[in-house]
Amino acid sequence: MKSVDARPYPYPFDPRHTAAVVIDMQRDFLEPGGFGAALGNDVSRLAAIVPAVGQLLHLCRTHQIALVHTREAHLPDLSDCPKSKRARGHLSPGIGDRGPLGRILVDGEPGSEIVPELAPLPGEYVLRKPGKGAFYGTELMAWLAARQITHLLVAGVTTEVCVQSTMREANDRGFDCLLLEDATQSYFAEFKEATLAMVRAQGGIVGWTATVSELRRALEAA
Ligand code: TIU
Repeated sequence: MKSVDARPYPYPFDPRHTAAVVIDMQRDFLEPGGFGAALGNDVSRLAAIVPAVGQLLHLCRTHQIALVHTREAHLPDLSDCPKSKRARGHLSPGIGDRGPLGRILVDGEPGSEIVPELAPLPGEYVLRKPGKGAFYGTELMAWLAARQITHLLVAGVTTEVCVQSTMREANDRGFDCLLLEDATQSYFAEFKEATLAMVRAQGGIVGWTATVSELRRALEAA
């Protein structure tokens, strides 16, 4: 067993029953011309966490922790995209429309790919998801159960949207989740801080938070 010096109190975990879930580190959210930009956001904030997420990937690969990379992307015929999601925000271009990174939030298009610095390695699980939470409409629960995973290390973008939705889905399914503070980011600084605070409030009502360095210290401790 390992223990991270986390907030609101130490986070004990067994690396053999732990997976890291890296949420939506895609060009559509991190680069100009994708979905994040179509929503009116300054996407440059998100690229700043690429090195920290890279350190998390390296730690997991070194310590044989299972890795899941998610991508928010719809089927090319948009049959898995609710009309409400496509209509929201009256975007032009919106989901499924052609933009500088290809069709926005559509599988197989350049914008839907994970940024090259964080490319999954062969054998790592890459999960396409139609919603904000990674459990909705996916095989994630079955995949984790088959590997007897009980603990999740969560990172990626954006903190209050896909990351928080996924943590709440996981929490209700019985997983103990640790959110990596410096390996997640939002387009809104105050939303990130509020999410970290609400996750760990009330005795860790949704889970724990810690930095990648704190996780490393736990993994490297004898
Ligand atoms: N808009 C926003 O902040 N996020 C998303 O739409 N998706 C994810 O968070 N991945």
